[in-house]
Amino acid sequence: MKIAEIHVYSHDLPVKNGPYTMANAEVWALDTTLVKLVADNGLIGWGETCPVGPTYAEAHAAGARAALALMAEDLVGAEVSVLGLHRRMDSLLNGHNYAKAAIDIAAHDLLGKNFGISVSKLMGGAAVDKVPSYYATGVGAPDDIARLAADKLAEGYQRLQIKVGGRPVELDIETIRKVWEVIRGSGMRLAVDGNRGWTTRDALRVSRECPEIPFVMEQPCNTIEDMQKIRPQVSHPIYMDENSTSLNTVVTAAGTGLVDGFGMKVTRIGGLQPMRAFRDVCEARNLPHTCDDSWGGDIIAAACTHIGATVRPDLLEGVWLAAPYIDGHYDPENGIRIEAGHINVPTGPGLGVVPDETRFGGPVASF
Ligand code: 0XW
Ligand code: MG
Repeated sequence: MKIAEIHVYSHDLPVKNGPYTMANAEVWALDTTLVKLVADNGLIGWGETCPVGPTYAEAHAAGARAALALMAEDLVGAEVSVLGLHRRMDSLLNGHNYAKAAIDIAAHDLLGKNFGISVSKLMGGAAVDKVPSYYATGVGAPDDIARLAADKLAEGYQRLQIKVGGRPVELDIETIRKVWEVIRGSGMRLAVDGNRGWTTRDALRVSRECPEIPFVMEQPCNTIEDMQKIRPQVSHPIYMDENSTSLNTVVTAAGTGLVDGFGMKVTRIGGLQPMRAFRDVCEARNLPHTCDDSWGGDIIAAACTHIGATVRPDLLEGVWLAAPYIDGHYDPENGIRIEAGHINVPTGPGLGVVPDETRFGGPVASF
């Protein structure tokens, strides 16, 4: 099976009850990029990549489309083999994993459809038929976030991620304490995500002032060097998110014991193929991790859910989706939904999601 056509679409995803706030970003609407691969046997595969604004990661929406345009001509005619496609893309463009991921996801969708199996089966097999999600708050007033924590606990979420950073650290500490008062004893797990927004001074202070609260400190500071600096001094487990930009970085972080787990994004690492290797490295080192993306609609959501379903269940911290912040679905019937804090793993061939492409308008580029 070979790639016959590549079509690229741009689609707006307004943030429901926006904005969504993080230490270094406030987003009202996200510009997502969809890729449709048409194979020479007529099958269609969909991919998607949607950076959550230009300041979250080293990625932006127009960058994804520019990178895809640069590679696409040379991918038409290529065999749909994910490894082969990655090697070909790497020979055409250095880096830009988040753009390559859209091709990688579409290729997995195509292969699954071609073999008549789901993407999770293609990636080793789902261990469960439903994966846990987790809820991520924005940066907000301590009492508001504590109220949200109570709501999400009641909805059935087993894990909460609260956002901190970009404001006086005293407010972050107050938020952590108030949330803990609400969820303590419930079994709900807590991650405190700095999104690179704390100085090492702030991270050390939070850990020292909340020694009795068992939260995971996610991407507290900006760099790997910051993480190395605080690592021996904090008592809380540290997860790497934004800094895990490639399989190479992840292997070093896991292998040197720099972190206790990861908040992982499928597109940041380059798609489902590198994500499988990441999953296996984490399993070998007993490191828990999430399977998320930074934003996106049903295609990204399906990709995250499929890989999440293949993770050893005790290591899966959850699959985060942007679905609660988005109105409607690309696939009105099989769109990926969170119910009682969990997501059913799609059972159809490929990603198991068939987008209504009239929603996307005409392609912005075709090859
Ligand atoms: C909570 N997320 C998965 C969604 C936002 O894009 C940020 C991200 C994270 O964990 O940093
Ligand atoms: Mg994070």
